[in-house]
Amino acid sequence: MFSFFKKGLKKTVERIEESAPVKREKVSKEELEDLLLEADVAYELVERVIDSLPEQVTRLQLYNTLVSTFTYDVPRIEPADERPFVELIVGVNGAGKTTTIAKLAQRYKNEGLRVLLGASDTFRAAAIEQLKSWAERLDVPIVYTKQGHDPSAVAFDAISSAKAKGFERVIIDTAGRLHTQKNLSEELKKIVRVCHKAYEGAPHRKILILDGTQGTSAVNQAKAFKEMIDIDGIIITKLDGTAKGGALFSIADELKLPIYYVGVGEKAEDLIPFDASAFVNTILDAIYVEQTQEAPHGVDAHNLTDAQRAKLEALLDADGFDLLSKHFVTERSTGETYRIQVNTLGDRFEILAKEGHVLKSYDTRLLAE
Ligand SMILES: Nc1nc2c(ncn2[C@@H]2O[C@H](COP(=O)(O)OP(=O)(O)O)[C@@H](O)[C@H]2O)c(=O)[nH]1
Ligand SMILES: [Mg+2]
Repeated sequence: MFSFFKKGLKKTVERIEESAPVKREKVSKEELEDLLLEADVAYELVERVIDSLPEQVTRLQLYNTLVSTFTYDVPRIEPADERPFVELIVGVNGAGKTTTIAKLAQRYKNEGLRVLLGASDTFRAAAIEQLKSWAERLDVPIVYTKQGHDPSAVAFDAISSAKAKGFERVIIDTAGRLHTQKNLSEELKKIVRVCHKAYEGAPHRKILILDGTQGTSAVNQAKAFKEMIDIDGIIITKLDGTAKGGALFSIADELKLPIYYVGVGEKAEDLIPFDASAFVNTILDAIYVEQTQEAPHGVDAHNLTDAQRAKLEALLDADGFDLLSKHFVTERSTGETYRIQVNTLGDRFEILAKEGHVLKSYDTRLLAE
């Protein structure tokens, strides 16, 4: 897993290493600011991160702050037992939609699932041909039509066909640009409606493809698509081709959408599940010496083991709180819900009052096994 991220983040890591050739145990705030900006983390986010840290920052302190950028309470849709589970792929031209569809198809095929593709980018003939040639190479069936024909009809036929054959997955390509933004918006909405007509609940996952080489400017694009249709998550492509890997922090921070995968090359196998911890550690490896200790007392507050979580629940229970999810607790006597979070140093869990002050806190050492 780790080495996959190394490959994808090679250029970003090189950029950081050029700016700070010597790895250390502590790095000053000023220097960190430069390094994060260098990696294309957006300015506001860099300021926020820096503000929360001491003058000299250790690896663990930075890890905790950065990893929390990817922690937000949104539903993450995982492929379910739907037959078929339908995914709609959207994004601007050239973002990597068609290539990513091929990569997803390859993944599902490897898992022994039957996949069918729908070529609903009917705007350009080349787009249909491109998906057809991937379908041939991967040996998966495809539903397509002539250029200019109704993309919704293709989606309908693809889903109907997969349903009739008992296929597990349908992936639908779409056009990234039409004559106007309004046309695109209406077309995407229509495809969504028609998918639902073909199979209630479809499309089950609407994925936005963002071009990683565009850095933080991809955020505005994403917002435009979010306004057109409800996006369920994103895949960021071409991470291998950019030194702007830090943009992922800003993308996550601004959009608060699950990042399902990242693309790290042009081949069908160059798609890896996004793992926030591995991603952050790969970037930290460029700045800091190897982590000597996993976390204080072996407790990684962001990734508790089952036993550690049980201990936390027992502590909360004793104080009259129930753990609702990773980020929320309910106070039993009042029924109030509060946020629970890991502090910057990663050594305490804090229950926050609505006004933001700390109601209760627990030392992570108490969870050590
Ligand atoms: N290096 C690299 N190139 C990619 C990646 N994903 C897509 N591409 C390339 O980006 C270009 C546009 O991709 P395409 O799938 O046609 O984009 P679409 O217009 O959104 O369908 C193609 O040349 C792809 O090979 C990736 O993860 N890494
Ligand atoms: Mg395409």
